[in-house]
Amino acid sequence: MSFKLPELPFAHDALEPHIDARTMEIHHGKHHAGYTNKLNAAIEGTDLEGKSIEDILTSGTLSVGVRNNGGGYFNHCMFWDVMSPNGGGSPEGDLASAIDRDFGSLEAFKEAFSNAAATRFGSGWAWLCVKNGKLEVCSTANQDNPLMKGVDCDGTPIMGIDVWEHAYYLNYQNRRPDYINAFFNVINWEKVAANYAAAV
Ligand code: MN3
Repeated sequence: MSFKLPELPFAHDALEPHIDARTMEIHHGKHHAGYTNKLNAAIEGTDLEGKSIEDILTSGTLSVGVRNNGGGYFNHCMFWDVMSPNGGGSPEGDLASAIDRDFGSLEAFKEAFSNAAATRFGSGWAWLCVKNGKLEVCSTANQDNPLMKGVDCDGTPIMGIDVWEHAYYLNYQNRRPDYINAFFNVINWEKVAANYAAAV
């Protein structure tokens, strides 16, 4: 049994103009596919084979290959899931209440999340996590994520944004903040709320 590249839950061009079709084709079909294939190669014949990706990532000290490609596999699965062509707007229900409780307002959350994403030097991700029942924002380098031990950002991730240049460079070049602003227009808040409900 090996990991499979998940189908995108929408067409490549469905997130335009916020995220362009060519970026989605390469990001999903090349980058995510590459992490998936390399993860399978890295766990083949080891005691990690057959485990869930969550169990692998939380299992302790990971080899470089499992860390980079297992992180890349998980992170991109979550990324596609938390975006939608019908996304944007505002969260509702328990997630909306928790954002108000832990950040003060949706605007204050957006500012904290944008800041984490914009200030991550080089390649990495920014996250919305649940830690001890509370929402927190943080960021990780490379393909690390909050499930891994020893990263400076721990909790259960419920939403992530990819800030590697491959995620935005074709359309936004060096303008990472514009890409981050555009991401808010495609957030699938219903999915993030479901992730929140599962995490608390
Ligand atoms: Mn990526």
